[in-house]
Amino acid sequence: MVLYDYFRSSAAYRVRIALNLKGLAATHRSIHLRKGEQRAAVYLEVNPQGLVPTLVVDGTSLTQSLAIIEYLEEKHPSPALLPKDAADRAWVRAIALVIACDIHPLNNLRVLKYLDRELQVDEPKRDEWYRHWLRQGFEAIESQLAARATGAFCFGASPTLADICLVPQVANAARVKLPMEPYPRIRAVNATCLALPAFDRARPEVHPDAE
Ligand SMILES: N[C@@H](CCC(=O)N[C@@H](CS)C(=O)NCC(=O)O)C(=O)O
Repeated sequence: MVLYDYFRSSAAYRVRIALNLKGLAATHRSIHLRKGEQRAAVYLEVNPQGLVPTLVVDGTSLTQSLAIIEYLEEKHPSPALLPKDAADRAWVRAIALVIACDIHPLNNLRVLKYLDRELQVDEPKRDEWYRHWLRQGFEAIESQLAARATGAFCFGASPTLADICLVPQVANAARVKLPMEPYPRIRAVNATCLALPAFDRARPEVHPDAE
């Protein structure tokens, strides 16, 4: 397998965690987002959206981090990243989707660049935009965890897709200095996860391309 990623991409960070949890190895190929390598013709052949991550398996390109993780889950079911019960699975996926569909797309590099270049929104206002959507999402997740979480992770006693999405989003929140005091449950889950080697080894700071 070949993983096209970028150290600071939180979507790629999700896939790095999932690969580590499953004990799977992938050759790493760097796509430098700040240098615009995601829009190079050669990469668009691999991923027509011009986004990372892409996981190439036996010559087939898999795109979209959640689709990639669900593929890994189906092909390598152990350890499971989704609970057995259908309602529990829906709950775990819902947490993941708050992040992947409702927070992350609003704060993606191309959106921030559009705010900057097309709409002339300055950096402090862009950071406030970023924090605004993070706050909305984290408030919801904090309430969801309060209502339902029973263990040290988002769900139960082992990491799931929800934790895989949450930890990279908390890393993004730190980059824009979002105060985390209002989210004690998110902070606790984040600390629990980062104590595991699979999460720790996927961090942007220890990525071979970290700057
Ligand atoms: N929904 C996609 C999002 C992928 C995505 O937006 N990746 C970002 C990095 S986290 C990216 O490649 N951004 C490049 C850009 O905005 O130009 C996924 O989950 O894989």
